[in-house]
Amino acid sequence: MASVHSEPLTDRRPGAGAPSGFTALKLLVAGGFGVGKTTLVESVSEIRPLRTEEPLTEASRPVDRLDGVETKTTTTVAMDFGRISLRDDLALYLFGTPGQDRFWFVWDELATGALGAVVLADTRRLADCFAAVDYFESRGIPFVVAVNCFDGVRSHTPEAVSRALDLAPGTPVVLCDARSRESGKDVLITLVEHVARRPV
Ligand SMILES: Nc1nc2c(ncn2[C@@H]2O[C@H](COP(=O)(O)OP(=O)(O)OP(=O)(O)O)[C@@H](O)[C@H]2O)c(=O)[nH]1
Ligand SMILES: [Mg+2]
Repeated sequence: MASVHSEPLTDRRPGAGAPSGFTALKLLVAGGFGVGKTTLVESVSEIRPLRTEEPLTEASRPVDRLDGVETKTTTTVAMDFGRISLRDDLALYLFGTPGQDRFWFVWDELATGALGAVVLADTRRLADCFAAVDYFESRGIPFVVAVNCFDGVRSHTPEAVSRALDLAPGTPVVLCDARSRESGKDVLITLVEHVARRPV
């Protein structure tokens, strides 16, 4: 894998210093409401992830469309945070965004210093990830689109998703299962490789 240039994040625990040559990358996991962002961060994280879930209420019913995720009872109101080591000298710090439009203001905070993003998509509600795609394209933040195959349904090929989202050539599209650690890890490796290929 080509080397990735980044500002190393220093371990700020008392007495702890970042080993030389150690790199930590800040990455976002973004996408529309209920596509599985919190699930992905949780399944790949090797630390107990930070979650900021609040219950979905009757009052939010007209606003929060639960089509396809009828069993969903909570929503992320600030962020998810998790960490995964890909190698001894490379760790990923994952920040999951809230999915609802009313929490958009949090995205700018979370995106500061991010080197790349996963845009999670649900092909049953593909249009819900347009906003995330636009967000990262307009800020020049490299991203991959990961299609979360709910119930194992591979209803669209990566090529069809790429065309439907009108992605720039070279933007990777992968199919995944957000509940699977291996699948989530593959998505993250695809993103790190995509970031590493970008000219510095
Ligand atoms: N069947 C199936 N269910 C999934 C999958 N991924 C997530 N879910 C379920 O879908 C629902 C939504 O998952 P979350 O991870 O909370 O989604 P989110 O994108 O973080 O949601 P918000 O933060 O509210 O935008 C939950 O009930 C999950 O258990 C999947 O791959 N397959
Ligand atoms: Mg969430």
